[in-house]
Amino acid sequence: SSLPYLSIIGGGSAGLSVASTLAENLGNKAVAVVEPSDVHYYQPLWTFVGAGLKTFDESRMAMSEVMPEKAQWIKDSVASFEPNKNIVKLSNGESISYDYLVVAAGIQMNWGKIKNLSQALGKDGVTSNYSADSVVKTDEFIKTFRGGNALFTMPSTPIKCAGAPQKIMYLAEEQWRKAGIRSKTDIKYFTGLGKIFAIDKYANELLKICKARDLNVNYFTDLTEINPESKEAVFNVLGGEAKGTKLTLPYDFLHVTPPMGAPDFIKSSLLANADGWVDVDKETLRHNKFANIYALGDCSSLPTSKTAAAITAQSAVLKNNLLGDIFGDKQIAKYDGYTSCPLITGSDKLILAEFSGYTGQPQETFPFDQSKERFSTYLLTKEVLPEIYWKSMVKGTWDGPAKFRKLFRSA
Ligand code: FAD
Ligand code: UQ1
Repeated sequence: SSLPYLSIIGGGSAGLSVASTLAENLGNKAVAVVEPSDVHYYQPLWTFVGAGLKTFDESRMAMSEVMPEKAQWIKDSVASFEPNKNIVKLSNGESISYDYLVVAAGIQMNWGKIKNLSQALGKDGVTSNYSADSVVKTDEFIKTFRGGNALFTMPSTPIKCAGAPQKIMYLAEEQWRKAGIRSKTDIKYFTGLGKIFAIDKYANELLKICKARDLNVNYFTDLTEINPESKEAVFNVLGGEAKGTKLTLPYDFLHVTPPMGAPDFIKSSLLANADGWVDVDKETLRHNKFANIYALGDCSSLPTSKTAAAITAQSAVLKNNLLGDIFGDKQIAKYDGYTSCPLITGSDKLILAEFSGYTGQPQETFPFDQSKERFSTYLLTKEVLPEIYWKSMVKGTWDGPAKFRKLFRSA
């Protein structure tokens, strides 16, 4: 046929949100998805899994079940890009050529940047919701904790779901309170950044909660090392009066959010900007140098908070603009930086942050103040969003809540 070939790199939340629609428009087997993993994860559920509110199984699906039928699944990883030749090289040494390319390979966890973390993870109270291998350990270690020092960390690098490092603290604190060991427990939160959350409207409410629940918040303190033998965590102090010093603290429970960054194979390619992300226009999602390349999701340079919720808005824009390039419709769509973070603060309440990372302004869907803790938004996140994800988002039919927001605003 005369229709072009399109390759999508990554079959995660971002890749699958565009794959079906593109495969339907380009016809049988004109679209390839390069994805090495047998399993697709709905990672937003991992906060619930870590707190024992959902099972790990509910967060996973065989890749073969979510891969669109009309797309060709290439079960390998991309090793390098040759954008001047319209070729990607696979790990098995083969090359595939494309007319159009969509890069959706996610963000890389840099576990190795914290000394001893790889060996310590999943043992003796050290855990992380950021890995499929350790998320169930979080639940186990919360339930077997008998009091002492509990530490929760957030790095100074960009991460996916910037609220997740603290969500699990609220859920752990609630469980320890209910278990009657709260008075024997000291809970501390360490962030490498200077704020608990980027948007003040939500940060203010979160700080009130931390104060009321005796959760000690520390800024500009970045975890660098774990000593599993002595059960100590070592932090670099990045700001304030103690700037430049180290802080060593004993722990009995330690939830780590690892430093993250652009995937190495992207960083070392011609596709990358100075920070290693795929260098795309923040409105059109098209590559700034290579006109036949697009990117979305966590691996992209889009200057907003990296979430699945953000992808719901990005995917519609990308599909519109890429199909416009191919079929000649020049009605350009623009991404406005929409993102969201459902901040679970207990097993029956949640603050639903929704905002534009471009303007820093809230962009709430519902006609009530979403910065207040609510049961309704908790239920939405726990029961409704997973349904929307599996039934609609991975099939390319969920464009996010923008149309509901407009409906409620005009009512
Ligand atoms: P991913 O979904 O991670 O997919 C990337 C895919 O690329 C993977 O399948 C991977 O195998 C593949 N890949 C990697 N390297 C290569 C390669 N070299 N070649 C080919 N393929 C490759 N978001 C929310 O909206 N709300 C939440 O409440 C929320 N909570 C979260 C809680 C936790 C604990 C975590 C970990 C994440 C959370 N997120 C949340 C973030 C959300 O999961 C991510 O933003 C989203 O999955 C990003 O989608 P993606 O496709 O860019 O990356
Ligand atoms: C969303 O659409 C989505 O994808 C299914 C998420 O991923 C987990 C989210 O976290 C959020 C908040 C949304 C936004 C949807 C509504 C109805 C506010």
